[in-house]
Amino acid sequence: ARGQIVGCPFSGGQPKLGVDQGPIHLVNAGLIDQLKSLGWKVNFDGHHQFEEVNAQQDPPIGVLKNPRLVSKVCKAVADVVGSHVGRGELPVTIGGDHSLAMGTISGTLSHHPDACVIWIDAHADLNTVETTTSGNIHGMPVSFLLGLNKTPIPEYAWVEPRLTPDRIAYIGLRDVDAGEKRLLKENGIKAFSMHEVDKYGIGAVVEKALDAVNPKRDRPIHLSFDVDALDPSVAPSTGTPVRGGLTFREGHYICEAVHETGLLVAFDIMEVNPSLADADAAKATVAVGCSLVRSALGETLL
Ligand code: DIR
Ligand code: MN
Ligand code: MN
Ligand code: MN
Repeated sequence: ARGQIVGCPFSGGQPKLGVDQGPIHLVNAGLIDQLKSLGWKVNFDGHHQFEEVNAQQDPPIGVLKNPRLVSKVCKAVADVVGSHVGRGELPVTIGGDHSLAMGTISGTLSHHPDACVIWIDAHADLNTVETTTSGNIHGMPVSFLLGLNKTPIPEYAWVEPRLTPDRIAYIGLRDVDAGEKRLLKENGIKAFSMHEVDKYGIGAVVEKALDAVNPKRDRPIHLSFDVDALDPSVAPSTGTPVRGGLTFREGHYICEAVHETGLLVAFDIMEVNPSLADADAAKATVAVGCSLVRSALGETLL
């Protein structure tokens, strides 16, 4: 099988510097050789060089920060991911902040309009133009993919709202804004917070999530993994850590179980920020990022 590393050194969807270094650290930690050892033919043509958008030419639109930059970058990522998915190559997009998933999932849906999304995160990233209080677009990509924004923004007109609420499920949530809670309910989106992980166990939760978005197990799966879904003791180097997260094994189990479906067509690992926390913590976070990717691509314990 063939895979493509899509390195996205991008931080414009949130305010903390350093998350753009995440992909560089993941590649330098040996990710590509690790995936080759699993039997994948892996291609990597270097990290993406994104077009510069001058900050002066990118004032907020409403409260949205860096709106033109985020849009341009995500459009470029959508085209790249879409072209790989179209060739039957598995794109592994390494971020960078999670606004990038607006691009990666748009790319997947351009070739598999029936694909479903499993979103692993402490946060729902579902804020709309109307509900966001931070204006950070990494807290918003899902609302664009679902077409939930009531105020059209011309800069984002390229995002086709091809995702439907019955084709996305969340696992790991524990820091969801009031407006996002309302949107989850109104749209009947399946969300397994840490409460459900505690109650049912990770095995049952993954099964329930797949049953919800992929009842016949015939839809291609896009797995988007925000490393802050993991407990901060496991993945400390990330911009918005929230205590009470997934254990090391719970995170890996999700990736293993999705791999076992044989339906994975695209994978994202996002929000690794090696500049936050000390060097040992950064190293551990990068290592766990690499091992999550390996699990999603078929590494087994036996
Ligand atoms: C918050 C935080 N819900 C926001 N979101 C984060 O800014 O919209 N997403 N941290 O990863
Ligand atoms: Mn194509
Ligand atoms: Mn998050
Ligand atoms: Mn996220």
